[in-house]
Amino acid sequence: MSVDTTYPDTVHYRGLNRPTHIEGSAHDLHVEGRIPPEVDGAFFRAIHDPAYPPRFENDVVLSRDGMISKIEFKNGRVSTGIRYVQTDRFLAEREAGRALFGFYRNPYSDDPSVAGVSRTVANTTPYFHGGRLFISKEDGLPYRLDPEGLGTIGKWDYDGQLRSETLTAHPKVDPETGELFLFGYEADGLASTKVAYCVISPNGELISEQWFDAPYCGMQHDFAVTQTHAVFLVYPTIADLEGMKEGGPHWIHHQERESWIAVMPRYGSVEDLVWIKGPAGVHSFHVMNAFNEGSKLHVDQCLFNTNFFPFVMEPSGIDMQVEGALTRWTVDLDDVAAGVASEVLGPFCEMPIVPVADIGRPYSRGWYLTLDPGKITMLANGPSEVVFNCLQRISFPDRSIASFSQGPGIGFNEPVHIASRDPGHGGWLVMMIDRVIAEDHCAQEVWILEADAIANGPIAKVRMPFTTCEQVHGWWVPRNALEQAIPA
Ligand code: V55
Ligand code: FE
Repeated sequence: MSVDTTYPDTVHYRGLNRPTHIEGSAHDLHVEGRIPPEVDGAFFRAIHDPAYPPRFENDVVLSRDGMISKIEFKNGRVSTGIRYVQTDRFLAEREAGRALFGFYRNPYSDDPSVAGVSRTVANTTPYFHGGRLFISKEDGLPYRLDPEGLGTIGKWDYDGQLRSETLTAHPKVDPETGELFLFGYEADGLASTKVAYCVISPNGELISEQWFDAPYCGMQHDFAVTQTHAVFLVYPTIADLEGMKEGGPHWIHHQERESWIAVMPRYGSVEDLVWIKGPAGVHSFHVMNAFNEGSKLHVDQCLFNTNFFPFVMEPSGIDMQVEGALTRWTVDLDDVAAGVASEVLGPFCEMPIVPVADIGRPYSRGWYLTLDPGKITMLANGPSEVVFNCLQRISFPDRSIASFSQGPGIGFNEPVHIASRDPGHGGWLVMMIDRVIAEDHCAQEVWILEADAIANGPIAKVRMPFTTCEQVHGWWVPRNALEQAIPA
């Protein structure tokens, strides 16, 4: 039986989104420059690369099958590997030799033969906790992976103890306690307002799972955990159950509806959740960091005036200029009636990161991607047709911004930060670069930069032997953690 391998000619399948189906490994890659001794471990990246053409021409990047990519550094030697996550969905489609699942997060569009089979594609964030590697997407359970060979071990539900059907792709590990904080929205099914809030012990046991209702079923892509509080962010990109039944999209953005921020003591009870109304119409995918300052709680996020995904804006009837800024939301826990104070910290940005030791704490700097309009490259990647070409570092409290941009012809992906052993040194960023080498074709390189001197450019480059599809998020696992990984 022949297999259809023609993909729709849309942004979702062109450029860096052109499917590769590649699985493989390569060793002792070509390195230029010096790899710092602390860059010893594995850079895991989530990739989306559809194994089969979509059931519907107008499906979107978020539905594409997850792959796990690894770039491993050991004694200055570099190797790489990539494999599909063997999700229930991937295995069902591989067996059939065609797509069986329909639109992004719309089970009504599936082939009836896969009713009840998990739809998640595990394509958003790899993370390592309690000696185990996972890869996650917010519409389902994470899958556990073998960090060595990248094989899939299976769906992870904390030994059957987890009740939530979903877990976030933005888990938070407390750098001092080693605990993992998670939440899942649509926790008991499609378009549900139920949210599960979970605390996992440092060795990976489910300590608590508490459920609450959000004011509406909004997209909750990220959240925040400070040293004292858990913070939930609800934006008016709202699940449309009736529309889904008619073959429509999961999400409709409601420009006129309010956003919400909810706070509770992080070891407290969901009964203590305090809901505070935020501005109408806004949307954010990603939190850079959050922290306490006296009675105040700050949440720094990449905030936009709408949900910028074109495939959300269009069915929502929204036709406005997308604007965004790195924005600090502040609530005063002693005066929640005062609402949310909003302050611009920096430019339009995405893919924010901070040193892992600073997560949930007052911090001195963070990094994010943005655009240098003078060096633009138009190339399909993710949901967009322009690649990020500028890395910036914002420092606090002065809020000065350093920039490093490249192009045309070069795109940046979300870096990871690796601390130095020298407390006087700010560590390194490791970042995948997409370099256009011919029309609609790229080569890839990994660049290592000094985290506090990004403007100097890379101190080392690793040439990748093959090109993967677009990266989503990444995660750094240092050597000692890799060595302590629990065998499957
Ligand atoms: C995002 C990515 C997703 C998703 C929902 O970047 C939101 C935001 C790669 O999958 O399912
Ligand atoms: Fe994300």
